[in-house]
Amino acid sequence: MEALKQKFADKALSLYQELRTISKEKGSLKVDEVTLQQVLGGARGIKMMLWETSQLDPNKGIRFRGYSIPEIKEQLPSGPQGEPKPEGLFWLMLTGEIPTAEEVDALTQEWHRRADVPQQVYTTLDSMPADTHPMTQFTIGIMAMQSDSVFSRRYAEGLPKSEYWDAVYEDSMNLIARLPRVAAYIYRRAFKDGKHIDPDTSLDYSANYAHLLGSDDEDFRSLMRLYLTIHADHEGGNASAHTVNLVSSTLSDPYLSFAAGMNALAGPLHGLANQEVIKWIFEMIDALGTQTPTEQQIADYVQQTLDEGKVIPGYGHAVLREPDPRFTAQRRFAEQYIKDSDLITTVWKIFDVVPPILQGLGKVKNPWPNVDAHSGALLVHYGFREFSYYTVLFGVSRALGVLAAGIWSRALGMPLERPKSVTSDWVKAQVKDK
Ligand code: NMX
Ligand code: MLT
Repeated sequence: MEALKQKFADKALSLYQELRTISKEKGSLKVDEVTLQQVLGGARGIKMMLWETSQLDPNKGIRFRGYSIPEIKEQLPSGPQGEPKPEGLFWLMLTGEIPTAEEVDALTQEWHRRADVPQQVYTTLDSMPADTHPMTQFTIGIMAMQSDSVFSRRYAEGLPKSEYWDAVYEDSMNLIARLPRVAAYIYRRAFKDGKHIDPDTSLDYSANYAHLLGSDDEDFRSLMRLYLTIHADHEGGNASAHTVNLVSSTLSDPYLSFAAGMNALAGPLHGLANQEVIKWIFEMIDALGTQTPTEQQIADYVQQTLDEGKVIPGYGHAVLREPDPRFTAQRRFAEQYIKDSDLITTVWKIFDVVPPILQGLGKVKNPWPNVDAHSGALLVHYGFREFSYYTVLFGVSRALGVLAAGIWSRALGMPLERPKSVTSDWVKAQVKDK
């Protein structure tokens, strides 16, 4: 058995026993109360699922197995310029332990070994118009691999529940390994006349993905390492992760459940916001007729967007109440690697201008930037100007978190997810005479 799989198995089995005992002996303990506002307001804050891989603090931001982004940057094995390798984060999310550089290298090789994409995926993608939105191509590409699912095959053969996690692990590793090839194929067919590039298995996961997209620039490789690490997981309640969790709880295999999650990521209030942000910034630059807008010009444009009844993309969050540490990590990256970019300076000016305006509306709970407020400007800097592709990059990264969490869910024997819904009559009955 692979070292990672063995390590996971050892940890998961004992946690499974522990949680079963807790549920049996203390299962009736009350841990939450639900208000009508939560029922009518998108279930914010209701504790209703187990998610081992990360935890989101409204003020401090994401913690991967307890580690903040600066700690991850410092402690995970990194590329030559010091940015963390997402392979290490995947290891951490599955085991709770920081891997050694050798363990990360072995995982890189394992993913290269599993990375061959069945021909039917390329044939299926080629049958679609090249201008189909890249996120649509992405989910179709994932679905085209589903017939390869180890879990589905073994389930049909009578797989016992105690071995579900093993088959889900195999599917998840295969899927993660193949995603850069599928995602890069979509990019090259959509934007580079279908001129595809062969993988370079001497590179790590992120650098190889950058290479497949068409860049061997060392700084861009570093950006990809950081990007694929910080977008990987944001606890379990976000729309894409929750979708994966819900769908996989029916014992749909990782291909089916991950594709479902990517359809959630494709919405403009979620992952598609990275496309919306950069589109909005360039529309502003066009409308103002300058690459270097002043704060006053930006403020006026923000007001105009709000007056048109639209949201300011890249700002606000359902959970966070401070600037997103993933925004800050990208800002630090830009400070270190990029000198004199008007576009990046504009992103930072927007950061100075937008929060007080949103605060002034009196209804926005979080006026600060989220992860999507910065990523597009970095990609444009390195020559990736195809905005509609940006959410695919987010999706490749998100696979690491949601699939690691999915392995945990099956190992811990999590049941079918099925919360309660209510009708408006029920709601009115609750408030009658209160
Ligand atoms: N611009 C304008 N209005 C906003 C914004 C914003 N950026 N954020 C929140 N509001 C409004 C929101 O539309 C709502 O208005 P109304 O009551 O008229 O419907 C009000 O403020 C209260 O919303 P909140 O409770 O603060 O936010 P909620 O938790 O409902 O939604 C988001 C969170 C992220 C959906 C929301 O902030 C938003 O639409 N942001 C812009 C889109 C975005 O950047 N999404 C990416 C999130 C991160 N990701 O990658 O997934
Ligand atoms: C995410 O990374 O999933 C987003 O920030 C949305 C969220 O956490 O709700």
